Amino acid sequence: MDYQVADISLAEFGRKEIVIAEHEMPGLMATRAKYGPDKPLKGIKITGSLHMTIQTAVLIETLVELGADVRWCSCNIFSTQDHAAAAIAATGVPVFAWKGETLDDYWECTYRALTWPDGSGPDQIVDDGGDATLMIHRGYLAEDKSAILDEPTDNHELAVINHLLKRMLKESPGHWHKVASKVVGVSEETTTGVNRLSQMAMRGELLFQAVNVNDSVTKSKFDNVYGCRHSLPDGIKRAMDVLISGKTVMVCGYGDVGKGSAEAMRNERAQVLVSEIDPICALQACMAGFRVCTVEDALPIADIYVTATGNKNVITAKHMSQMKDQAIVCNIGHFDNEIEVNQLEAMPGVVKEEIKGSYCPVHRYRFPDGHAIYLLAEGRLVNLGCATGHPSFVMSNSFTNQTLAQIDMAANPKRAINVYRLSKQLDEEVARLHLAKLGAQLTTMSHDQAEYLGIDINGPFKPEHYRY
Ligand code: NAD
Ligand code: 9W4
Repeated sequence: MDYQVADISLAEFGRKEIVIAEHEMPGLMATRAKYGPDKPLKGIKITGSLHMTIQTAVLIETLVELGADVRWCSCNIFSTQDHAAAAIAATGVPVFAWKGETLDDYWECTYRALTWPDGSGPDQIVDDGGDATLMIHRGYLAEDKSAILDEPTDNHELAVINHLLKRMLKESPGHWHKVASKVVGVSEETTTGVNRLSQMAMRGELLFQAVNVNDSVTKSKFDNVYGCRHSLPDGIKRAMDVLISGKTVMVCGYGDVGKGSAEAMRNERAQVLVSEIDPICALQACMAGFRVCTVEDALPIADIYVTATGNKNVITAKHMSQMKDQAIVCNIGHFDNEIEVNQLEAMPGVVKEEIKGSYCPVHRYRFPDGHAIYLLAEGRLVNLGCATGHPSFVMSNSFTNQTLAQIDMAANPKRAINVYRLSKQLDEEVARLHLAKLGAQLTTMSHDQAEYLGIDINGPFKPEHYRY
């Protein structure tokens, strides 16, 4: 059986949710309508390593409709929606993903998604975080210098990868050189993955071209600003069912995620405070009408705290010991260290109680003086831990970038090895593909106006580094 999912009988439920998501993913559906008949990915073997969710299912079926031969795994051991995985496996697309994989399972799934029944590898990769790319590169390196697999490491995950690659080296020597020589390129979804690729390119180790989808305007604005504007209140409400209106909310960090978060809280009619270390972002917060102050200033008045900085130890255990009784603390920024959870748990006299389990984690911490705080999602991303992340329309923007990147790579297989941004024309194309669903009517610029502005009438309409 060329798939491994938790429960294939969930396929029917998965399909019902996929049909709903399709309606909210107009970029992907418009891409199918526009490019589908030409089959620009015909016969191209694509491995995907990206959260196996309902929205990803719509991406997979778009790639298939464009002609691709797809295999898929998740890029996170917890993020698979089992009904989505089942629905895709039921269509005959090999999927290797289930919620709650072990790390051993996870890397085995990545290997299986990278390996077709005849032993060959993919032509193109859709990656999120860079694990599929890493497996090929580390396997390739180990075939030249097997000693790297024996280097001592206290990183459990690296030990797992090394173990699998050692087995491969024995069973199928030269496998990864063969695979790497055929890969045309990878399109990468996230900052972490793009950073990994840039480092490999700088060291001269990158084996194929890479397209950075993360920095398209239509990806980053949706992922950071509009997505969090939707899913922060969603997470807080599912966790606490609390009226946000009238409360005082402190948002730490006023970058893109902080801007979306602060706006969402204001839209709920909360009084919003913002903390910042950067004077420009602080000034932007003032101009948007938020009070800028420190976490210490907020302690006597704030009811809800949200971290959105990408930094560590932003809300400390000491802060939490001084908050108002029943204050709610959550994080929507960096994975798990913006809030000092370990230090909170180690504080003498603090008693932790589980309010809701792993489906929507909420814990109460009671301090020796009698006051308590609620911590959502154990300090991890509240919109993913307590809600279902971004809505489909947001993911449609990311995934339309992914699809156009795959088409672009297929059309330019011989580009020099480097990390490329998706062109501004394609970024604009992603926006265009979403406009009809929103009932927007774009204004057509006249030749005279284009000449006046000194730009090409067919776009791009803004210079490369224009800040939106
Ligand atoms: P950003 O760099 O634009 O914004 C972060 C802001 O925090 C900056 O303006 C910075 O000056 C400020 N900051 C840093 N340290 C601070 C401190 N100690 N106190 C107050 N402010 C501080 O980044 P971003 O795009 O807004 O992303 C922030 C984080 O959110 C990243 O870790 C990113 O990976 C994550 N993210 C989460 C989601 C999600 O769905 N939960 C989505 C996108 C990004
Ligand atoms: N999800 C996730 C879900 C549960 C979970 C250790 C036990 C990210 C982006 C998209 O990361 C994602 N549980 C965890 S970590 C974790 C992560 N733990 C930690 O203790 C519980 C994730 C992209 N996306 C959307 O946002 C909407 N559709 C998408 O495809 C999905 C999931």
